[in-house]
Amino acid sequence: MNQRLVTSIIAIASGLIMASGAAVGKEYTVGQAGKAFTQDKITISVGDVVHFENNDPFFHNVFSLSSTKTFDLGSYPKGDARSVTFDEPGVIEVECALHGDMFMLIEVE
Ligand SMILES: [Cu+2]
Repeated sequence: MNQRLVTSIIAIASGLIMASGAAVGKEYTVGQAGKAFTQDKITISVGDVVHFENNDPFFHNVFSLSSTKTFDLGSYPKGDARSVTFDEPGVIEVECALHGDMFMLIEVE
């Protein structure tokens, strides 16, 4: 099979998986508690989703400037969670704009 045909088949297959609503990635939750992320590092796979859940009685902000995945979830209060889908492999540094000591790594395989 030539490369273009293989690429087309993969594109059609992933389209079908998306259309069927099947889960394509695992889901993880990382909390923010005591002005820290509840995990220093997690290792996930491409397509997985991480929910960042604020467990502190004050606001946190979750963002990353990493080239693999740049995002800014904004600031949100206790009980709220916001999610990011990681679609490229690499190591992503995650920080909180409100608390400079908060830091964690997400390794996407
Ligand atoms: Cu914070």
